[in-house]
Amino acid sequence: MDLGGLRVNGERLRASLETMAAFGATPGGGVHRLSLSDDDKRARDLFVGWLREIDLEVVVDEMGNIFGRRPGLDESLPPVLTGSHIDSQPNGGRFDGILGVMGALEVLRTLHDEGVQTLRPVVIVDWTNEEGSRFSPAMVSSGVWAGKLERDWAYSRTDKDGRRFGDELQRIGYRGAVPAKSRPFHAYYEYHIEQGPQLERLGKTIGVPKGIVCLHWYDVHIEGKANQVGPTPMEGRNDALVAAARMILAVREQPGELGGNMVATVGEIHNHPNSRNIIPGRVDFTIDIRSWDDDLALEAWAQLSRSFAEISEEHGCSLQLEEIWRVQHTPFDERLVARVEEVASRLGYGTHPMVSGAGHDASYMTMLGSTAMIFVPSKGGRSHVEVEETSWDDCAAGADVLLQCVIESAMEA
Ligand code: HGY
Ligand code: MN
Ligand code: MN
Repeated sequence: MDLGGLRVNGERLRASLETMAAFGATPGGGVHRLSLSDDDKRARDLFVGWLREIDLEVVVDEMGNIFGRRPGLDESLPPVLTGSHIDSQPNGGRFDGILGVMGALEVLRTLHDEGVQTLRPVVIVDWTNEEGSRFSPAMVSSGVWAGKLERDWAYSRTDKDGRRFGDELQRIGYRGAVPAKSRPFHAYYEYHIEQGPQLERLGKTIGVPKGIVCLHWYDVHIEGKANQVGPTPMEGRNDALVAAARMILAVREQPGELGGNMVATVGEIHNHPNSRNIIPGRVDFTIDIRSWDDDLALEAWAQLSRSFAEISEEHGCSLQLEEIWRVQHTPFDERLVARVEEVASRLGYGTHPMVSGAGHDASYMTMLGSTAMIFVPSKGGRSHVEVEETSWDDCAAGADVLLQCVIESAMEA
């Protein structure tokens, strides 16, 4: 059999993606499928059913990570892993994460249909809670599997309604008994949308990231003094929201001041008591800093911390800064990156070398073993929004590259 000539079934891939998009579908054409929600459960249940349809051995570990294993001729050899995540952002897109899981499923369906016997086992994975928007931080379950985060700490993380990660995992029936502990793997491929504008601008089909930037997450808590807006003079107010506003502008200005390829964002803010005729007494907001240069990101945080202390002092507010999560910048395996590039070129696709500005479970996987990613274009460079879109042709193209990379790695002694 000419394994190099094998291609996925693009229509079947599209059908899988469209079926999954129904779980948490939003009126604006996106998905709201938060980690460990009922919609996440329904998508997981269907996914497990699809794995069983092609005779994969299904295992769910204690972090709810779902693995589907296809045996190899030599079961003693470490497997080739491929996958991504099923959970979405609030009012997110129909491709982020799920394309990598459905793309991997399409690869396994193709191997199954064609009766391909690979030397190594091939394992598909859905990582729990990659997004980190309901339960922070992101990539928490691949982080536990990689031994970089503690399971019980992850279980203790709560959403804004105070629900615990561990309880929600139990509630949806995906708190498996198998320890979430890494096992050797030969190669890990993660197929994903680019979530940025480069590939579309350059007219390239396949992005070949050399790695992923560092991600640093912080929470900022400002305590001022709530009061009646009318009788309280402007002079001497302890307005937590005004202090927060000045801090948020500092976050916006910082990457320009420090240079480098850094980005810094305040994405979430809670104002208390949030009433139009009460001076805000407390504000909580988040900060996300990313860079290929970890030291630059750390310097940025040091400078912001100093500025925040000055600003809160000027407004007579108290300040509490919390470091929530840091994952270093992570280069991929150059040999595997070269394979993605070579396969994509062989299949006739234009390629572009890049760095991933988005975090992925591949950040942790590359700390353990040979890892690479495959990107396809995001229309308008948009992602984490309902209008997130990738053409069906590009979805199939990326899956074909994934298929060939998985086969090559799975045939390696
Ligand atoms: O934050 C990220 O880049 C990813 O979506 N978790
Ligand atoms: Mn993702
Ligand atoms: Mn995402």
